[in-house]
Amino acid sequence: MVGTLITVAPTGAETAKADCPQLPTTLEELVETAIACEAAGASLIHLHIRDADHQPTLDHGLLKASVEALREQTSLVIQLSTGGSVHDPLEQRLTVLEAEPDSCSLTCGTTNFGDDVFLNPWGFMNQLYVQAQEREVVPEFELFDLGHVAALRRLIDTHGLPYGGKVHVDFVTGVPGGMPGTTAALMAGVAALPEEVTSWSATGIGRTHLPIAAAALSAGGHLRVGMEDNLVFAKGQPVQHNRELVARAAELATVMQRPPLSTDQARELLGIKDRRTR
Ligand code: KMH
Ligand code: ZN
Repeated sequence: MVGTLITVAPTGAETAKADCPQLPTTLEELVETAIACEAAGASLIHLHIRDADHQPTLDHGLLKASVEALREQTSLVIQLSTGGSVHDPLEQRLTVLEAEPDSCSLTCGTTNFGDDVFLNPWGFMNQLYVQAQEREVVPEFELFDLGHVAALRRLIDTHGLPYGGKVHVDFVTGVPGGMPGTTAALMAGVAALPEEVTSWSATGIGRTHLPIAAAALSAGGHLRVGMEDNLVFAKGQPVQHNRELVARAAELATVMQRPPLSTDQARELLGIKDRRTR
């Protein structure tokens, strides 16, 4: 497939609404964001949700309502974060699958995460892998470090292929504590990928956002952009809306002769079960 999968990660769990009022945190804002980003070229949304106080939450009712609203109003592939925030207990992170997303993130190892630790023990990864297989949810393997690539090899050897038979990974680079957001680090990760991997994307945190997007495109990778990862569009110019980051990614991809994939093409690429309601 010659096009580009563009994932939007609009919110994340780290940025406070008070510090960034344009961060989409309410369901209404998320739906508006999702519609705008789909129109701009995104085909997958990586979703973290917030409660009424704009705090990160894994509340089942809110997750379910978000999945349903996005499914009714967009055709996007809906991926729920199972990473949550660094403060979420592992048991609760497993319950995310009960909201019946199309896809879920699955981070392939513990990583230092700024001043915190993002915990992903081997046992948790295995439980999440198997439960996603059972629920016919396609995992996206989040790789923050080279060791995570080796852990993915071990997961596939232990449990076979994920639901859908495809293996899609996303390199999350530039996290303080993980692999740097450099072309060299990204290419080292790509070179180490298991042969079962059918597609990969990359994102760079903060100022590594744009260089990593360019590196990924030039190497045949796909793109993840969004305010979860980057709040600055250009020097002195804060991101006002996730649509801006998606539109720029779509433009870059089109210039590179790899225009954005449709949501149908994204489902095919990733082996997603079609749960669309519209
Ligand atoms: N918020 C980070 C601690 C994921 O969504 O799976 C974890 C994260 C990864 O964002
Ligand atoms: Zn996330």
